[in-house]
Amino acid sequence: MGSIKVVIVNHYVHAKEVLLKKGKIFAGRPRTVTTDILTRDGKDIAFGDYSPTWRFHRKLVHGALCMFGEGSVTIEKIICAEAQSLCSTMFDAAADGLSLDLSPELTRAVTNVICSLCFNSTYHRGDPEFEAMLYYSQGIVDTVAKDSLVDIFPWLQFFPNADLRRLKWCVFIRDQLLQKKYNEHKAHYSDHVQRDLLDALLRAKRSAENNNTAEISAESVGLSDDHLLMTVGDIFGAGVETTTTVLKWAVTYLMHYPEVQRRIQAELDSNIAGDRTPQLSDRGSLLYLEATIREVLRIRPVAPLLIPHVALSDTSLGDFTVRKGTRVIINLWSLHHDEKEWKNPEVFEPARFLNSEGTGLILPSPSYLPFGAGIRVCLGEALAKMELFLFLSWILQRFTLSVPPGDPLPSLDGKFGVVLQPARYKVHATPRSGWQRKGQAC
Ligand code: HEM
Ligand code: PLO
Repeated sequence: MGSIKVVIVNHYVHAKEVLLKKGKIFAGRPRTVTTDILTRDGKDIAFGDYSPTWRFHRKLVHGALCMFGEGSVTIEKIICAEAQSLCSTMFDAAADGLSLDLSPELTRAVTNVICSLCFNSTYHRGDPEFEAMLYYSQGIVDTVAKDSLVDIFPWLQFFPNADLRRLKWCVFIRDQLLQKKYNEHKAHYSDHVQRDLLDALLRAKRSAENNNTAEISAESVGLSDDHLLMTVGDIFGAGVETTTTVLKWAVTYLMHYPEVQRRIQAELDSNIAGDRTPQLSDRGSLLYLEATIREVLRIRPVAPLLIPHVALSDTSLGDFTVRKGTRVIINLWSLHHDEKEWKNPEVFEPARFLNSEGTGLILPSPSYLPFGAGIRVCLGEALAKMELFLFLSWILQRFTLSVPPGDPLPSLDGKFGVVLQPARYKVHATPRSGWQRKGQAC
């Protein structure tokens, strides 16, 4: 591509060689015009090149996320509170006989979860800061890191370019928002309480500053203000756009396949008695729902080309020699739609992830890597899986989703940006029998 050597990997054996067997050799990331604008020249985790600073930040965030991790009551409570509020909005729309564009509602629910983890705050409906976030985030998703021409021919950045102008403007708005959160946190920081991820990052910075020696300064281990802001910007951005996108795809497919919806609802009704709400400990018994989530992640992977990897030294891949600096793009779309690995890959069939008796979850093919793998594997996998399970189980326990009368079924094509997003459409959410009254009560 232009003057850059690029290898595209289309088979899982080679993908696993890149990500797992030679994970450390292929752990680099390319510097590109658009990601440099987004991340102040790679001072983040996702687009930052492999370096001691990158390792340090990944470990720091991993530790902070584990604090809220699986089994912890807090994260489950946060997600359930958002699920409750989302369902209330859906009940209100149903009571007024309205169809709803679920996109902003799902985004706000998911944003509030990650906002609680990153900044210990949440947004109300119509909050102007939330509206600004919706606007800038879409602008970034549309213009960053999608192998646009300017990332292949960097000299194009010196010519007028509407996409680059839009990206810079959106990044400017995002940075103002991040800076505001950062200043508020600095002002109220205490060594004794850790409220959220930003506090965890500030604590690491303080402790590096206190141990400041000639060789180890906060700057040299990558704890500059820029690094902290870009790291929290990554988690916030990834936390919102990915999970929301999967939820939207799940709703899209459930509208196309009402029989799948009915089977999930039957499973919910038989495993969750009365008006008890679903919780994380139900994951072991709601296998068909888990299988549906796996199938959504297969058929419409959020990041169909992952994020490009780079060879950090001369190496090989399969029978080929690969030179240092070569970009490697893992074509996850190919892996997930490989006809030799998946029967009728274009058909949405959650049951392919269940054993023949329907009593256990299986992975029918090794050609499945929705979160990547190895040293660059997704940092938010556990959190995302909790959110997907809780939001979908709460919604489907209470509502049946369908196309508003007279509307066509939503498109399954998707719009390719840094994530693969479904088109917008309206949903008719009909309260299930017995849930109308309870929903209004909450
Ligand atoms: C990276 C998928 C949710 C944070 C990635 C990658 C994929 C992915 C495919 C790239 C791996 C690679 O380049 O090899 C997903 C999916 C999600 C999801 C399908 C939702 C269902 C999240 C959430 C967070 C997050 C909720 C944050 C809390 C990150 C970060 C990276 C990443 C920071 C960069 C890792 C690195 O480069 O070292 N994710 N992700 N993701 N994800 Fe996720
Ligand atoms: C989404 C728009 C935000 O405004 C900024 C942002 C930060 C991190 C990115 C995310 C965007 C898109 C999805 C990415 C994530 C890092 C990891 C994740 C690329 C651009 C995936 C799926 O790989």
